[in-house]
Amino acid sequence: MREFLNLPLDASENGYKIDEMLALIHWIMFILAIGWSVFFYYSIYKFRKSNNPVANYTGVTTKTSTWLEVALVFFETILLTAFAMPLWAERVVEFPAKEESTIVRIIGEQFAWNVHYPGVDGKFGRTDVSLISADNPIGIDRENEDAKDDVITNNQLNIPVNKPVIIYLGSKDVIHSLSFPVLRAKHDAMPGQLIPMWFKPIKTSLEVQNETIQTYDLTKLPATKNIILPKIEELTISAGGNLKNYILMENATKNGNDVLYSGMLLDADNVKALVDNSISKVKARKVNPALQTLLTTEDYEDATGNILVPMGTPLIDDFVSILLQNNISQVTARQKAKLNYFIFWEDYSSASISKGSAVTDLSLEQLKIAGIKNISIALATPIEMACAQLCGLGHYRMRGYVNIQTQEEYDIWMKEKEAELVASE
Ligand SMILES: [Cu+2]
Repeated sequence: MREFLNLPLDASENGYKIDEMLALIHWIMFILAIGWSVFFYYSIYKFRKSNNPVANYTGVTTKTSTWLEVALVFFETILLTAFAMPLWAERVVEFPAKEESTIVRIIGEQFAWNVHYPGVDGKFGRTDVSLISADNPIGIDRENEDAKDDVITNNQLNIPVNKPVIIYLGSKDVIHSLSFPVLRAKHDAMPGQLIPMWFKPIKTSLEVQNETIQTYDLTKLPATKNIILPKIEELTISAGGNLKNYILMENATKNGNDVLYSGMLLDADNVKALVDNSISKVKARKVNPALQTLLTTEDYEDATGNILVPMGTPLIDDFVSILLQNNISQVTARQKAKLNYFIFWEDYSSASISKGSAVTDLSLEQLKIAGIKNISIALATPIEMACAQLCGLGHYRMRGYVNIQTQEEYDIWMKEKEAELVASE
């Protein structure tokens, strides 16, 4: 069942309990669905019209259904009180001791997470709404004694491994929901409240990253195809004409003045502008939105050998126009590889790629040219925090990185941050 659910990796001490609960719920729901379906079809068959020509006005007379319902209520009470409530209580009532935990505040806003560390004194400094500005997202009062050593980061949470983390969660604007999928922890953030949540990471980010290492077979990249670009056409402009799928390939001028520029779409307004200026002929080409999902797999040069469009460039309108203006009517291209969340996990010196660099379509093409077949890749940021609430149009941007470090690494990081604070004073 857990494989079937395709759950994310798990780096927390309590994670497996959540997973077991999820699996259990799915099994129970599966059995219920089968049971109810059987009952449904049995009822349809038993109470079919041909067998029951006249409606029965008395209804059920036995007590069986009443007892069944009582039994069900009993069963559900046990489920709630014996399983669900203790698990819930363990998460939200029994908190680890503060002295043994890493304590941070996380304040959500549209669209970022601000992380506030109390610093070496362990005390959160005063914050004030009136002090909030672009440089001071949580409005910390640096004049306050407790605030002097407070470290604040944006979309970045560093925590030591094997130590509980208590987060006091708040929000500046709307309701958010802080979710750590790989740590199996999630809580809503309410404006005006600081709500505690906790978890205990038992693996470092590097250990989790090691679990994401995989071999990618470059022959499985989307196939390279020959793409014929749209032809430049000479269009005759007439009033009311529908040319909305065309894009201009050169400026439309009247008496030496530009009326429209190359690259503009010939929508109704622009066609009207041409008609009003009695321009009857323009050079244009068809827009093909499908091209935008493709990228070049070769370099394209102008007549003097300068690279116009390098390998790995998406075929967006501007680049298509540049190619056509340089008499290139055909290119080789392929779909994007969709490996942007990965980094290389090995050096490939023959393609000048070093371990840790981002996997891009350009680098994949370079590897292919270098004759490499299989590459080793891993997730760039295996542990993330994200907003699980549709809190606005930029909601998808509201994600940050969680770096679980060894205690030594964490102490070094914290010292660096403290040093930055002293330096900025
Ligand atoms: Cu949000």
